[in-house]
Amino acid sequence: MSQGGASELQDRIRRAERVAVLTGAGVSAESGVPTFRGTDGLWRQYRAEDLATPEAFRRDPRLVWEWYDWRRQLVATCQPNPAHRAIAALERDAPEFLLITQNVDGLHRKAGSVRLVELHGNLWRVRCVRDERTTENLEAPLQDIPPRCTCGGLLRPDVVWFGEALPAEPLRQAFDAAQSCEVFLVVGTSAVVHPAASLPGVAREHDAYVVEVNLEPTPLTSIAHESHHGKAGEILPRLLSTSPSPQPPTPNPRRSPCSP
Ligand code: BJW
Repeated sequence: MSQGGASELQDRIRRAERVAVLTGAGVSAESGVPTFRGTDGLWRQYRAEDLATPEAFRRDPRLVWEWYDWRRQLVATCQPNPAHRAIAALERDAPEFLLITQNVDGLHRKAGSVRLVELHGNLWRVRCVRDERTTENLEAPLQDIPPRCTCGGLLRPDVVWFGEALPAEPLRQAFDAAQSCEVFLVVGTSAVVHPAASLPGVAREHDAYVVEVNLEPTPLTSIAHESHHGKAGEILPRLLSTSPSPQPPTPNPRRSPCSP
């Protein structure tokens, strides 16, 4: 059984026609963006039910907007880190590539990623609840909370809250990529929020080589061919560069000897 490692992954990426990457909040942690479920995660301080559901917004749009305005101001000061840049560089070398992000912070784009889908929306876009029109670049901090559309309807952040459907076309592209890629890289997600969390399993079922990078084991660790535990900003540049890896990955004991 091969233990994989940077050289095995690099070799597979070199030979691959199609590469896909799924990212979560952990990829932006080293940029200073809080995660949701980590030690200092947002859901440790705030209840998702109060802030990230359509019911919460209907009940108290001002409270929800105050929270999002605070996050927008925080993210506005953050810059991409080496993990974002390593993923952007990977895209430049791959014939077919899709970055599937659950993040709403826009840092992948800022790092130069182009072929990407934002499954949970974007913090910098707002949508009118009445006429559904979206607008970018609303100022932060907001002048009026909650902000209103020119039609008079309430504006909401154009992000996906619990119980809401993910945007159809990005979701279709994400599942297509998971089903057709040869290498599927998963970075900095706790892999508990569906349907995004199903994508690595779909990739694995379709014979992709699945590699996880995370501070700690996740529900995906048992299905990944390789799991690398540590900071994405330190691991990814090494893992995706052409220089040999000084550290072997944690081998997955449950990996089948016949797996690709
Ligand atoms: C590092 C690191 C470093 C830290 N380096 N690593 C199937 C089964 C069970 C439940 C469901 C299911 N299908 C649907 C559901 C319900 C629900 C769900 O999944 N619930 C579970 C939590 C139980 N899903 C939904 O409701 C979704 N909608 C849906 O399915 O709709 C169906 C429908 C169809 C048709 C009509 C109507 C409905 C929507 C989910 C929306 C999620 N929204 C949020 C908020 C977005 C906006 C905002 O930002 O405010 O998305 S919640 C939050 O979680 C955010 C994230 O994108 C998402 C995932 O979190 P992520 O990215 O994994 O972050 P963390 O914090 O959890 O993990 C960080 C990881 O990084 C950790 O593992 C760290 O160790 C690691 N890390 N530093 C490397 N330096």
